[in-house]
Formats: sequence, structure tokens, C-alpha cells
Amino acid sequence: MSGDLYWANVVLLCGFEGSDASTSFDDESTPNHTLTAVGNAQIDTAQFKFGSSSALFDGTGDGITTPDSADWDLSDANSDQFTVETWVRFNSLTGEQSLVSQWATSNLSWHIRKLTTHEIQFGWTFNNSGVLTVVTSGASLATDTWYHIAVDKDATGKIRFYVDGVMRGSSTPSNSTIYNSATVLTIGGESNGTARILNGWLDEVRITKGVARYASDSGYTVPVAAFERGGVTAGRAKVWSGSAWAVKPAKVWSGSAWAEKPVKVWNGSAWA
Ligand SMILES: [Ca+2]
Ligand SMILES: [Ca+2]
Ligand SMILES: [Ca+2]
Repeated sequence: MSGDLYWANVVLLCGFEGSDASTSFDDESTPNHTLTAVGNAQIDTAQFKFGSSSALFDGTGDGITTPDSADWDLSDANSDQFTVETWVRFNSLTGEQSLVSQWATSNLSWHIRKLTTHEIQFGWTFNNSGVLTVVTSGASLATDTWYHIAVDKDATGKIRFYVDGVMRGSSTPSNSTIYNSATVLTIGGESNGTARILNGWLDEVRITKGVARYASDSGYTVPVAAFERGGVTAGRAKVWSGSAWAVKPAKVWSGSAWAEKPVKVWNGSAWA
């Protein structure tokens, strides 16, 4: 298996690889958004989930920002799908801490925010006021532990919030559109740059626009490797397992081994 079936939908992907204490951050997605370090946000080789480093935030005045973009406008209709996810490791659980947000005064789009209760919420507005939330139950977040945090919205408008692959909260609001604000997107804090700064580490931050990657009340298997960088090169086909369709690599027998090969379709005059 190689490549991401939904690579074309990935609008932000940060593995935070680099030299210790570097303040240079790279968006590895195709849009390649410009990222700017604020405060003491920096690469840290002491902690990482995958690769050899992560992004460190000290809880005061930090963040990584990127300008407003249509890519952050996640939901103009109830049926608009998206997935926002990251690995997070808390150094301290004091106070509220924002992981990823496009959220500032008069620019209230969405946020993923750890609460003082050691639960975590996805919050949003559809009209720049009156925050709506999905709050986890039973997340019991602790320090010095890597968690995979993900929120996705499927085509029915159902929002699911997962911690380590377990759905810990969900909602299908009558209005699940999200306000299109003009502020910066901020990783490790909120967009006003002063409140709710993360005290800990992030790795593998990914935003996928147009796809609910997990979309399951029964959760998903937590990623065991860094996310794919790039699209699928070999063919894919849907295979019936007996109870559900699953997308699998198309394999061809060479005479001695199975190999993944592109799938071609006859358009009437040529194979494509
Ligand atoms: Ca990393
Ligand atoms: Ca700081
Ligand atoms: Ca916007």
C-alpha cells in the first residue's frame, strides 16, 4: 500500500521534521501553505510521534500561523465533508489549550480545544457567534502521552470526535456549516495569539477538505506510521469482504509474485 487515496484533498500536512530548536516549519501538502513561527514555537527532537521531531509549544505566546485561505473554509453546506487531525502530547494540562484553530474575536470559524476537564472539544460557529460544540466524554487526557485526535464530518452532516480511534463524541446539528472567517489559521494556539496556547507537542497535523476519513461510530485503527505524502500510484479496486466494500490495491500475478499495478479503463478508443 502506498499513497493516499485522498491526497488531492489534503490541504495541510505537517510532520514537523527539522533540526532541534529550528523555527522553520513546512507544510508538506500540495498547497504548501506558508507557516510562520510565533513566540517560542519550535522544532523539538526530544519528542516525536513519527520521524525524528515534532513541534513544541510552551504554553505562553506561541503558535504557528498561516494566512487565511479557502482551504480553511471547511463547510459551506451541511453535506460538506472534512477531517482535521493531529497527534498531541501534553506537557501540562493546566487551563484550556488550543491544538488547531481559525478562531479570533469577530473571526470565529472553528477550533480543537482541550478543556480544563481533560476532555477536548471541536467548536465552531456558522454565523460568527454562538459557538456550537462536540465535546468528548471519557477522553481522560493525561500528560506525557501521545494521542491521535481527529474530528470529521460526513455527507449526512454528522460530526464525530475521536481520541485514539475511539469515538468520544458526536453530533448532527441542524446547521453544520462553518463561518468563513478571515483570520489566520493557528497551530498550537488561537488566532489572536494570546489565549489558550498549547503546552506540549504536536506531530502529523493534517487537514483533509472534502473527505470524512473515518466516519464511523465504531472508530478506526490508530495510524501506526506517518501519513502518506503523495497520491496513489498503483491501482485500487473495491473488494467485497462479505459485509462491506473495502478499497484494496489491485495486484497482478507475475508468475512468481503479486505486484501492485495501475488499473486501466477502456474509454472506447484507448486505455487510460
Ligand atoms: Ca514528526
Ligand atoms: Ca512562549
Ligand atoms: Ca476564510
